[in-house]
Amino acid sequence: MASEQTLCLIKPDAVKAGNIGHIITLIENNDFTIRKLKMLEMNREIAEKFYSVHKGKHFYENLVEFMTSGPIVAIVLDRDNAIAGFRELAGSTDSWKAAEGTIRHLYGTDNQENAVHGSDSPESFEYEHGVIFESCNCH
Ligand code: IDP
Ligand code: MG
Repeated sequence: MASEQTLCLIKPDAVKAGNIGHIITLIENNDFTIRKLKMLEMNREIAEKFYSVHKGKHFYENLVEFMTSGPIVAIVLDRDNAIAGFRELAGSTDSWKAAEGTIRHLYGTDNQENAVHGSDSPESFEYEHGVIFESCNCH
C-alpha cells in the first residue's frame, strides 16, 4: 500500500500527565515516521474550526473547552495505511473501551479525555492539517 499521512494530536490531558514521550515512543515503535511536530495551545476559534464537523453534538462545547485547556502536540505521521493504522493504535474513542495496548487504554481517562486525536479520512487529514499547520498561528 502507498504511503499515507495522518494528523495526530496529543491532547491536553496527556500533555499535563507527562505522556508526550510515551506516546511518541509507541508511535515510532509502530513504524510511523514523524514529518512535522509542533506544540501549541489552541484558542477557541481554532478548536471550533478543527472540530466544526461535531458542531451541535452534545459533547461539542465540552470538547472545545477541553481542547483549549492547555498545550497540545500536533504531529504529522507518515506510514502505509497511516490513517486507519493510527486510529487502531489510538483505540476506541471511549478510553474504557479501548483495547489493551492502545494509546487510549494506556493513557486516556474517559470518553472525552482520551489522550490523542487521529484523522479519520484523507479529506479530514487535509482539513485538519490546514487548520493546525497553515491557518493557525497559535503557539
Ligand atoms: P474520535 O476522536 O475517536 O475520532 P469523534 O467521534 O471524532 O471520536 O469525537 C471527537 C472527540 O470528541 C473524541 O475524541 C472525544 O474527545 C470527544 N467525544 C466524542 N464522543 C464523546 C462523548 O460521547 N462524550 C464526551 N466526549 C466525546
Ligand atoms: Mg474523529
